[in-house]
Amino acid sequence: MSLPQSDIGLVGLAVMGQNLALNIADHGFRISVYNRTTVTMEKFVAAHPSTPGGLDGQATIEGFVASLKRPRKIIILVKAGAGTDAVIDSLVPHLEEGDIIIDGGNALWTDTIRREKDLKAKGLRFIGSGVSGGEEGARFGPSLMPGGDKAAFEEIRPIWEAIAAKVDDKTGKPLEGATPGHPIVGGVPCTTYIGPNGAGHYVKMVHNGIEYGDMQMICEAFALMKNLLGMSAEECAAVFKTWNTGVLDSFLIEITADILAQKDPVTGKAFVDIVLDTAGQKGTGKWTSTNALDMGVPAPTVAEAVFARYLSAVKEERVNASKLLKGPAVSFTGDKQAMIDAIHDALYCSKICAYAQGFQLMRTAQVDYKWDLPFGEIAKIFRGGCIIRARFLQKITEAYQHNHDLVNLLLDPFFTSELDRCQTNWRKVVAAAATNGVATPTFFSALSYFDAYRTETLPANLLQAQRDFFGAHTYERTDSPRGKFFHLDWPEPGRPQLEV
Ligand code: 2AM
Repeated sequence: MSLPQSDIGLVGLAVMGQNLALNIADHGFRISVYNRTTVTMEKFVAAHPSTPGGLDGQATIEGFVASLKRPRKIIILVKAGAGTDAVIDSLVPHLEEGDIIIDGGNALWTDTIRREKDLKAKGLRFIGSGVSGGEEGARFGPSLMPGGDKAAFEEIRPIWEAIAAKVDDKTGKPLEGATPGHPIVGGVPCTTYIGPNGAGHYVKMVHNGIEYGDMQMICEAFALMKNLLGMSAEECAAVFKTWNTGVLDSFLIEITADILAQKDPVTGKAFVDIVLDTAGQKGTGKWTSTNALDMGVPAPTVAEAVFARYLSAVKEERVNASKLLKGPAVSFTGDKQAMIDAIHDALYCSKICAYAQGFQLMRTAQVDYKWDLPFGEIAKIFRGGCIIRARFLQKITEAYQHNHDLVNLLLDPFFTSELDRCQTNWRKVVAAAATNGVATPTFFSALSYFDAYRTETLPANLLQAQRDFFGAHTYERTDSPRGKFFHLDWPEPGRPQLEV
């Protein structure tokens, strides 16, 4: 008797792959699994003998492909890059026209565009789906950002909607409490069709860039509480816990409160104080920043967050510099609670700017790549499952519901008024950080972005004149229509023409 065929297959049984497979099986879908190293697959299947949908472990690619219902749907969850291409190459000879490959890794969106095109030429359909939420998200509900062939997505939509995180549509709050074998029932799934070819992976990349910003900003708030206000990790934890009940309510603020309250099991000290201050990264923040530079989109705050990680990584250099480079003595004499409230507002305003920059990137990319990105829906699917899930995203959804063509999030009436309400505190914090020498690069960057963006006349007039002076790069005039270029016949250096 032959076994029933599986609804879907998955290649790559590292933690993310295992958890996503279990999530799919928990929703009653039968799933075939394959891994390059067979013993990993065997152990995994043996450890989960009775899932609602059933796991079918396959030791060969041939057997794996043969075990799937047609059109076959195969998720690849391997290390992004060469690994993904290797798995695709091994699958293709066994597939048939109309079969669907879904890459759930953190692929570079241009790779996804290339793969979609190559596979289309072979009659195969390709979906590049962002999967956010880490191991926990993959297991009990990630935020899923699928891009690629629309008809192919319609075929995987029931599975994608079933396994995605769920939120309460009225409050926007994630529905929690799933356990193995007992997934969340009901709620609005955190997935939507993002757009053709690489759109899903592009949005996932920008999500990660925003995540870099969010994390760095929280760290800067912590640095100010610690170094300016002299607060202990435990005291900071209590502040973050309170913040998590207001406009900053989010997964990252919540885990920050937990992390700061955590004691080191070895020494009993605050755990954060025994963690070495050098940050790692996997590259998606860098991709976001590089892409911003390539497209000419101002996203300085996201880039600053990446640079902050680089600066943290040169630990030995910093230790040496800390002995040689003097800064001001830290002195804080004002109202401590008022400064804590101001730090809250600085974090909030900076966060608004980072999100504004992220959405600007998507807005520009969609023109370059001929996508029509659903911004409101994108903010919606970020509300649950993913690392940047936050109450605040509901407001971004509303902003794009009011105006799909919103030029910049800062110009939405809600965000305009929030920035107006909180900017005095933001400035107070940045000024205090500067005066006391506490490095808060994303707070500074976001404030400069905000101030530059709201400035009618920037000193770029002088810059353009400089360019015209030394390179005859021409300039536009304030008293002439845009697009008309002039060049001044500059006098010799040192001899400006004082009279005309
Ligand atoms: P492995 O267990 O055989 O190493 C994360 O690295 C996952 O991707 C693992 O399941 C790993 O398989 C798989 N993987 C990495 N590179 C691969 C490749 N070139 N071909 C197939 N699977 C790969």
